[in-house]
Amino acid sequence: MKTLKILILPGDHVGPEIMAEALKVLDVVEASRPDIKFQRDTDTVGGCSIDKHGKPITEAVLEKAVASDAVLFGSIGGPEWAGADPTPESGLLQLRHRLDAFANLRPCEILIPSLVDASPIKPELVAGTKFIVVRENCGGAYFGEKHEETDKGSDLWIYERREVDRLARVSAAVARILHASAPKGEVGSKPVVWSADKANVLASGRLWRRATTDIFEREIPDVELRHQLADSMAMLMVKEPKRFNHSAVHTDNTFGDVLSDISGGIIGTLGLLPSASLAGVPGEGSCKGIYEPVHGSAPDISGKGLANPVAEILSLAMMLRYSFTLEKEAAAVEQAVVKVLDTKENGGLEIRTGDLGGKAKCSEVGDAVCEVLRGLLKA
Ligand code: NAD
Ligand code: IPM
Ligand code: K
Ligand code: MN
Repeated sequence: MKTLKILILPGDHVGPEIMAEALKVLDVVEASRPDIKFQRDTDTVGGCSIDKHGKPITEAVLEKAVASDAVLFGSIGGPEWAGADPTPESGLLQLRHRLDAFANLRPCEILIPSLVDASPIKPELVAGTKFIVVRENCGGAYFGEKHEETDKGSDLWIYERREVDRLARVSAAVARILHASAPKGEVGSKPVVWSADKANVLASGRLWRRATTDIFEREIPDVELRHQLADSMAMLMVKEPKRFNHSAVHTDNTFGDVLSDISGGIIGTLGLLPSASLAGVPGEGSCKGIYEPVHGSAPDISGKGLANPVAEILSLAMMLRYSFTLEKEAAAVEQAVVKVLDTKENGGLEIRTGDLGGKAKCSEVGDAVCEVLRGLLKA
């Protein structure tokens, strides 16, 4: 029997609601694999940890995270902790830093043709969109030295070459995976990485561009590198999302935060977007990671069963894939989600939450995914 240790951190507001659904899905996976035990430990982070312990994450939780094979995370924050010092959000940043989970993979994908209706972009422009933002997760303005006074605030936006280098290896690996699975007619002969920076303004941006260019020349000749300024990248993503299809968007912490929420805008909801924050290179064996939706704690809809659990469930699938190398199970979870969301005329169940124009409750989506998944894993 193989035991895999998972630290479960549901967090605040919709965090516990969507986590409950993901854990049902985990139960189904476990029931299908008598040789595997998911050993779960649940704890607090964010606002609920401030309430309980006076800080957004305790040393004990950080140590548990280090001792786990993976962390499944919900979302944190909310208006009741406005002005808290430290903030609930800083608990998540400490966690990313402690695990050195430097590579944040945030896929942007129209999962099925019938979901183009959720996007505000014209169907012919958005149908078939698929790229992955690879966001640097442990450096930049988020972690540089801070100064805060009543009338002044500063964040040191600093990168070192080694931080850009290690992310570039991940971006290249992601680009190779996307290229290999893309329809032949939709890609050129080489995988593509788009690097987004502000080399025209920021010294850290010029370092980013130099380091990225150098390591691709030196180590990654099989992948094509394209540079784009981050502001125009944001515009192009909305205007012409498929320009980036089947490629990895290699970018820094702050730009990656914004570009991945733009991904939510392209799709039409944040409720579908998962993420993996990895401490290693995907495809090179299992690595530790933090798995969480791109979205936040959605206080505007919490407590009503309205949240879409799909982003959390797809984050769980990423955990199965990258931390546990359970590719078959990961793919089955994704397939079950597609079946639940898809229209009846396409053979789906069309069970969707309000953000996708449906009427289903959070738990109804979770239950439906479990039911379909049971069938898929039995087959
Ligand atoms: P948000 O991502 O929580 O919500 C933005 C919008 O998307 C809201 O209208 C919300 O209702 C909707 N939405 C989000 N998740 C959804 C889901 N699963 N289903 C349906 N609709 C969904 O962003 P915000 O409102 O700017 O931030 C709220 C709090 O969350 C803040 O405290 C912020 O700091 C925090 N936050 C936390 C994380 C995290 O835990 N990783 C990420 C982003 C924001
Ligand atoms: C995200 C969030 C976090 C970030 C916050 C809550 C610290 O917005 O995961 O995208 O800025 O990274
Ligand atoms: K989250
Ligand atoms: Mn964000």
